[in-house]
Amino acid sequence: MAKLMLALDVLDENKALKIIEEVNDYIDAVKIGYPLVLACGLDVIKKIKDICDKEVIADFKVADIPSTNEKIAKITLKYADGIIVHGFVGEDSVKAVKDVAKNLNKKVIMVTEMSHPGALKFIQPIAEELAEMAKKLEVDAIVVPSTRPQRLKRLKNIANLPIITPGVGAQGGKIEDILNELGEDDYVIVGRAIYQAEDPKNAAKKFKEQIKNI
Ligand code: O7E
Repeated sequence: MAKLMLALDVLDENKALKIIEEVNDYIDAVKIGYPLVLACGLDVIKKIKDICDKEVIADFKVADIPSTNEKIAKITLKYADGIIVHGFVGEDSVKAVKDVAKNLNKKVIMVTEMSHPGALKFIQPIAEELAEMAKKLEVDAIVVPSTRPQRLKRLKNIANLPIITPGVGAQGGKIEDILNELGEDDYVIVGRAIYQAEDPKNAAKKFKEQIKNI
C-alpha cells in the first residue's frame, strides 16, 4: 500500500497541531513548507513529531549553490527527517544536500516535474533529464505530478526510485488515475482537500481508504 503524506500548509501553529491530532490515524507522513515554518519557526517540527511520531519532511525546494545548500540542509535536518531539493540547479547542488543527509541518515527528495500549469514551460522540458540525474545521484525519492498521470509513470520509470506525488484533490488530480503506478514506497501528498475540509479526519480517512484499494 502506498502512503499518505499530509501537506500542512496552514499559517497557525495551534491549527496545525489540532489538524495533526485529528488526522493522525490516517496519515503516514507530514510535509511542512515555507508557509508553516515562516509563520511559526522550525520548532513546529518537534511539536508535530511529539504529537504524531511520524516522518516530517521539510519542503524547502532548496535551489542554491552547493555551499549555501549545505548550510540550509544542516539546519533543516536537525529537525526534519528529510528535505526536498530542486534538481535544476545541478548535480553539485543536490550532492551537497545529499552528503549532509547521508551523514545524518536522513532523506533527500528531488523535484523533477511540478504539478501546476506553469511547470509545462520550463521544468517539463528538462524533467526526464532530472529524473535520470536523480537516479544517478541515488536520492531517496523524486517528486512527480499526479495532475499528469502519464508523466508520473514516465518519470518514475526513468528514475526507478520511490515517488512523492502532489496534485491530488485541490489541484484536480485523482487517486484512481494514479493508483496503478503506486507501490508501497510511494507517497501521495494531499493538502487543502484535507486541512480545508469541514471534517479533516474524515477527509484523511477517505484518501487513506482509496489508497488502500490498490
Ligand atoms: O494542492 P494541495 O493543497 O493538495 O497541496 C499540495 C502540496 O504539494 C503543496 O504543499 C505544494 O506546495 C506541494 N507541491 C505541489 O503542489 N506541486 C509540486 O509540483 C510540488 C509540490 C511539492 O510539495 O514539492 C515537493 C513534494
